[in-house]
Amino acid sequence: MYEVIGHPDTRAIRLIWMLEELGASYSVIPAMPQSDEARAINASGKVPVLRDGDLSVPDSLAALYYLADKHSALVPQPGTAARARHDALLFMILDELEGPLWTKARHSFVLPEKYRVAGVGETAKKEYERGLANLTARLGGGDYLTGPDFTIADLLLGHLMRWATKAKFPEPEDAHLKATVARILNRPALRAADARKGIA
Ligand SMILES: N[C@@H](CCC(=O)N[C@@H](CS)C(=O)NCC(=O)O)C(=O)O
Repeated sequence: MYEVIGHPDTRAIRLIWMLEELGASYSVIPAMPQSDEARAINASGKVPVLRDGDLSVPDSLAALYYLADKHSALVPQPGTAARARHDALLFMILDELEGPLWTKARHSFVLPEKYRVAGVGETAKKEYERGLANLTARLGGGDYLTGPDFTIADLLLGHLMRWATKAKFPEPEDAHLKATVARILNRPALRAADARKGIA
């Protein structure tokens, strides 16, 4: 049985969603960032951390890849052109969409007030808009980002689209991207993951 350490309102929801997609059994320790519980398992105090027996995997993406590889699911096989294309897209999403969202969050409520820089949120929003345009330009015509199958790149995008709504960053305008995002957010596994935090 897997264990997710991290409150579902944090990036921990990515792991909970993934575990629901896999139909794996798991428990959640809803530790808040920088809590004693979080620091006990990750010196940086960041969440989430995935535990699998004696193994602890900090970082949501490292944990998603670990689970995907272990279950041979939700990523193309390593060493294939499909995997390279998938990973290139995923890291672009991480860089160009999560980066600006995290910058805004850090300068809105994560950093101590004296380190926050006013106006950074607007710059981050512009960078995010450019990221959305770059993603739109790279889309194929499939139901999901890399073709007919749902992958962890879709899961990451789905999480970021909900985060963007909360951060009041713009919605995608492109019809195909909008439809792809709607399809991702309609996954039953996401509803099941949300039910774990009592919001669905
Ligand atoms: N790249 C890491 C980022 C983890 C992270 O920053 N998590 C936030 C909560 S969503 C956190 O713990 N922040 C506390 C901090 O930055 O000190 C991941 O994807 O897991």
